Amino acid sequence: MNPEEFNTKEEVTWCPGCGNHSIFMALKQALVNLNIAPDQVIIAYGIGCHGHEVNYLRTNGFEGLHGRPVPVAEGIKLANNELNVIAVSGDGDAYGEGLSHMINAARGNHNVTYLVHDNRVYGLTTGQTSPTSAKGTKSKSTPEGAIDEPINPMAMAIAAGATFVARTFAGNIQLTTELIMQAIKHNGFALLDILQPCVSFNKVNNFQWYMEHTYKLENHNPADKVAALQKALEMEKLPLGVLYKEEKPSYEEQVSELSEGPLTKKSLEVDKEKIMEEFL
Ligand SMILES: Cc1ncc(C[n+]2csc(CCOP(=O)(O)OP(=O)(O)O)c2C)c(N)n1
Ligand code: SF4
Repeated sequence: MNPEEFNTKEEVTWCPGCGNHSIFMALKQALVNLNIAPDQVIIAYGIGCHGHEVNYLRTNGFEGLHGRPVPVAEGIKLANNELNVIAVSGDGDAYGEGLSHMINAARGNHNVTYLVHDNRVYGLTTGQTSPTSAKGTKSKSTPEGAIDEPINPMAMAIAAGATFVARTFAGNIQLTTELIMQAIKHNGFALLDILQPCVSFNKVNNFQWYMEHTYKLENHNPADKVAALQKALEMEKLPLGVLYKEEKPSYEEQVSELSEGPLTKKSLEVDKEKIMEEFL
């Protein structure tokens, strides 16, 4: 397959210059590189500009409630653990409305790839501050500047027990493709925070800003949790790459019912008499 074969016929309506375009390209390329056909992957989307991807990407897809792509993805993976299951979210969706889902998915090590389009604003609703907005950010919802400190998704995911924690910048399509591939291949909960310019509503964290405030991780041991946390706490320049990685059985591998194959392949026939015996 080639990436174009993953396009639907829908017109892409993201603003010209939006980071969503490059994340979309990287995701398609990653699926092609991994030889994953459209029917072998399902993506649960949150609500926001990122979620419009459900209309543009020709895979199985489910757009649910704001902040809820992770529990949808967990349910799908439990029902059919042969599928590659991805959840796509925005920073508002993931770290605002949906934060507790990420923490619980991480501690359970659910085998879900979590791609967060992090543009530091609520994009679709025209630029209110989000949990990753810098303190002092002025927006329609914070005209005098945000009082809250921004959340640290990398440190939070590591502390919650996520077994793959990485960050990339949408402007670097090659790195983003590579990290999406690694996240999909990882057996367990994989968070990839994708720094993404929102050209319409975030005039500070633009392409240039990210070029100046990020660097690619080198000589870092992702198996070292303390070193990973130290990297996650770096704020002046944000490290890009795999901060933390650990091999551990996934949630689904520990569910005994799934050892014989996916639930979707099980017969729906039930032995009613055997079930009734339990009540006698
Ligand atoms: C529970 C709930 N709260 C608020 C909304 C309104 N709403 C829809 S999209 C959105 C912003 C999404 O922002 P983000 O998740 O950062 O995604 P982006 O649009 O930036 O990709 C909001 C607040 C909603 N649909 N449901
Ligand atoms: S509003 Fe921002 S995030 Fe949404 S499509 Fe436009 S540039 Fe992208």
